[in-house]
Amino acid sequence: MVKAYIGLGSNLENPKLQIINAIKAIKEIENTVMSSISSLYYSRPMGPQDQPDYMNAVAELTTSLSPLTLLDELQKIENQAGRVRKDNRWGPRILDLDILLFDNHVIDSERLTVPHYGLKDREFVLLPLHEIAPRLCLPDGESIEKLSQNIPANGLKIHSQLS
Ligand code: A4P
Ligand code: MG
Repeated sequence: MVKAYIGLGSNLENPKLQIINAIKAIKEIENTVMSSISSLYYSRPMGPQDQPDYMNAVAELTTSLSPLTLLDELQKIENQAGRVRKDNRWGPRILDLDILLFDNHVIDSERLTVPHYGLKDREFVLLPLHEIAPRLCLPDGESIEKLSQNIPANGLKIHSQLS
């Protein structure tokens, strides 16, 4: 069993409900336990500004699935939520489930880049991650503690507890 960290994001169709439903669905994934969930955060949109604010959270999973099988399961949940993939980079979405970290693995394949490419630059990822795993280090040795201390909060605020 290894630990994997998942970023959850939504800014369409009742984002809070989307995140709550996604958590329920993730808890149903086989050979996987949700060992921790951050608070739910409000965040300002990164990318185009003519889109609604986001809700974000980070979950810790303990899993024996392979990274690609976990990605398949997460994409099924995105699709079930009604996600339509559009070509607009960083555009609005019903549900986005990203694998942030998978144990200490470094993966650079056609379908998967881990650690997630935006991890170090996104307050809505680093601060919820720090909430549930303050002593975590990235495969390159950088600490979440330090990264989260150095990133501007950009209006990020806790909306509610999820656990
Ligand atoms: N893929 C590669 N690596 C990964 C990974 N680590 N986890 C591949 C998940 N998927 C990964 O994904 C496209 C392909 O990436 C997948 O088929 C998978 O094989 P996608 O979910 O369709 O694309 P995306 O997430 O829309 O990519 P994009 O547009 O780069 O989105 P980002 O970078 O995730 O940003 N503002 C706030 N405040 N909060 C947010 O959550 N999210 C975005 C989306 C923009 N602005 C935001 C937020
Ligand atoms: Mg994604």
